[in-house]
Amino acid sequence: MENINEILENFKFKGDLIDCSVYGSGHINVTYLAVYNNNGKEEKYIVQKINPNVFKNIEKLMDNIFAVTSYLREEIRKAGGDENRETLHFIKTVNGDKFYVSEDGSCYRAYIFVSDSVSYNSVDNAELFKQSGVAFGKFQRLLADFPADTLYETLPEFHNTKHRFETEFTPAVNNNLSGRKENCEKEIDFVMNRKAYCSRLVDLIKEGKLPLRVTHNDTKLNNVIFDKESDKAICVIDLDTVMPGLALYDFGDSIRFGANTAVEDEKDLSKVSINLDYFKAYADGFLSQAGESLNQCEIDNLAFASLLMTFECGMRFLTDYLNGDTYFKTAYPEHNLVRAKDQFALVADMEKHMKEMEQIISDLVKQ
Ligand code: ADP
Ligand code: GN1
Ligand code: MG
Repeated sequence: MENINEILENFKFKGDLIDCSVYGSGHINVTYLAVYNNNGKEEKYIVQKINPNVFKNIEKLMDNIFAVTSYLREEIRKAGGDENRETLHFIKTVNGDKFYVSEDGSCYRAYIFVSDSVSYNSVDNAELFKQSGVAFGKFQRLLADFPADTLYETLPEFHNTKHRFETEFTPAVNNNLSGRKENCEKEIDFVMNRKAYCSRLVDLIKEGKLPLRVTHNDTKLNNVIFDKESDKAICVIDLDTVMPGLALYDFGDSIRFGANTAVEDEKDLSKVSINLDYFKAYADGFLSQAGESLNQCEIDNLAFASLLMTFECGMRFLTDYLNGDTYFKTAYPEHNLVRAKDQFALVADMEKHMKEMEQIISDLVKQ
């Protein structure tokens, strides 16, 4: 474990350090909250150790984030918003770099902690979830004219479900590196029986029916921060995966996480189902911002994309379980399998309710 206090000295923070502790519940990076006393005023910063197994070119990753946040600041300012609060604000290192490389080669970055903010791992009212739909829809809208070809593709084929099935899931099953295959035969069959899902959106891209846009690609609820008092969404965070992608990925991934009646790693599968009121609320919020730019094929696939993103995520958890937990952070040995089972239970429930989900979208679009 690194000495985090030594790491903090390399950033341009204001005041004297009071406390620094691990924060949040992301599955990829290690996040710290650092609190400083600046002449009696409390200043808070988020410091993250960037996961080197996931992100291979941190220089380019950080260039992406700087480009996107600078662009967003300008757009927010033009629209009369508060650019200091509505987008992430990075703090450079004392040497003026975008991130700090420690002696052992680990990379750290820092942002201003958005004050009086909170993030959620589950939804307890439809309005909150609608707010996150507004935030991600607005994010997509604000970036509509961002020059997508200047973005480095941080994680190529990130939501190419077919590619993940062929190059990650299938080898993981065949290689069985963890020796856990016999524990998850049922889940492997669940994926195999639904192989046809994997190519549906990829084929529509090839046919020219679905346009690539600048999207977030990791739109889970805890990647939005809310105002502690009003519960209004303030800002979209976790910009590591901002890349050209489909509007459908952003929509679907939010539904996967937030419209589940249980958390992502619920062991009691009887609690897992699709909350159609939450589905409707998110769709309402998202479409209010991004809806006008969507084509008919995108609209027609919003419900299916929710199922597909859930299926893909379950397949990724199962792949990681078979590989011996090398990608996602886990809290206990069976964690990835528990997550995969949860995602597949949600897929099964969405299959039952697909017609209703499609109807909700078409009713909203008609309004
Ligand atoms: P990961 O890639 O591991 O998911 P995130 O960037 O999402 O990392 O950060 C993890 C958590 O830290 C978030 O869910 C949120 O609760 C909190 N967080 C991150 N950045 C900020 C920020 N600038 N202000 C307030 N909270 C933040
Ligand atoms: C990871 O970083 P975090 O926790 O927001 C993952 C997402 C998954 C999600 C599942 C870069 O998101 O793709 O959907 O876990 N991020 C990356 O909870 O792989
Ligand atoms: Mg996150």
